[in-house]
Amino acid sequence: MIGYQIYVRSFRDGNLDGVGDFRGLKNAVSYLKELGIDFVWLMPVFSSISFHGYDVVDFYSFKAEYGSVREFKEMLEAFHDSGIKVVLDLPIHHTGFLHTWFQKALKGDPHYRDYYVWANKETDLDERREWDGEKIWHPLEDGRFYRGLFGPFSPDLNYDNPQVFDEMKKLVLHLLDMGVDGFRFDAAKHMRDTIEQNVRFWKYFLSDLKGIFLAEIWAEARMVDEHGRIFGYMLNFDTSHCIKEAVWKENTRVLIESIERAVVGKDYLPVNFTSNHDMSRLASFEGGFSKEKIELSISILFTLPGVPLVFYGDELGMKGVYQKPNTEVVLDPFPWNENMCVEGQTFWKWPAYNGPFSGISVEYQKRNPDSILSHTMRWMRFRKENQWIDRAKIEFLRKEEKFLVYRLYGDQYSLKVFHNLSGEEVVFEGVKMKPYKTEVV
Ligand SMILES: [Ca+2]
Repeated sequence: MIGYQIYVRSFRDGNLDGVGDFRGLKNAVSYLKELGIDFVWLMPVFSSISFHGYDVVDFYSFKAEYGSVREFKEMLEAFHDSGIKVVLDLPIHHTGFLHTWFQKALKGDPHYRDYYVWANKETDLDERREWDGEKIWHPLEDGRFYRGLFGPFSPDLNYDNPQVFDEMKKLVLHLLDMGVDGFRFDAAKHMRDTIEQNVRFWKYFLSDLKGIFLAEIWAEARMVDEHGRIFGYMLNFDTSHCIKEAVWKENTRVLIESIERAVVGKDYLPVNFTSNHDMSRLASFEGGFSKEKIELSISILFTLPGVPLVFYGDELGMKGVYQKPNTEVVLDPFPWNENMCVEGQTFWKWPAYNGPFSGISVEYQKRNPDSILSHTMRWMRFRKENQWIDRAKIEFLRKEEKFLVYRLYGDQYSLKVFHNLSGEEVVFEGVKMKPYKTEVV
């Protein structure tokens, strides 16, 4: 199974306004099918006032510029006709500030007041979030404080209130009923206070639901494992980072340790990825652009057990450096052709890193067998022909500083994978590994 993460606004336009939308996505199905994608993860598509959409104001309508419910359904159908599943990003840890529930709560409606989390006398109003020290409690003019772990525009929902739980369950059932194939649950580790409570929450929430459920649990191995059992798929931040770190530093150790920690012997499928919207792109990993290293990272991704997931444009080697607070900078329009003026091209912002005529477009790279896109497509084809690797076991045959050999095996199949992380040619067991190349025997 191969996944592909899409920021809809930047992907493909269907009505000549330069903003990506459902109609455009429908027209992009042939490209995704050619890549061999099995499921797409669409970043938030619900009504929201932000560019990223993680602060939803209405879960029952879509961003106006993305399209109508009818267009959404047509898009779903087009994906399904090509055998591609659609997974929606679902940020249900909080709502947007302008969601009617929060607006009613602000006006004193006791029913909706209890949908959110309010400070009481014992609350430490100076409480900070662990990862960057930002404040969690936000003041209102009337002296009350509400909790918003992800900032003042995103008030936290109160999952102590069974009505909130029921609302979200109802939403999920509604979307599945519409034909959606699964969800990527945003901020999934923050629903409850402790790991145990959180795991119990998800177990209860997902019980009797069928689909692809990806969880964003950006945490240490134990926390990931405990949630993995419930979700079945886990975004593997650990290995996804360590592939790049090992390749860029030309040292296999971090990668081997990460595979042992986050891939081997799991009772769920680790979802290994190139990069995502919360970090710099693969092609802009520390130390900057290196075609060989980008390609080697992609080769490693497609020769590991689990599910390979590509962030839109990483197959082209699109660049992008993540920076706060302008996090949209990393979400450049996907370049369909060199002049970026073709029908379907998005252009909602000037590309910060991947401008016209930079030799990066789909059209340009497809013509060149030595391009990053052609390289990625070869590995995607390999993976498509070897779907058993998703659940393969792995045995290390050689752990050298600069090269690595392992065996992937299942009940019926077995392959040897050789990764050369150095700029020198390496020969092992008669297999010649060119600099920064992967060989499969
Ligand atoms: Ca549009």
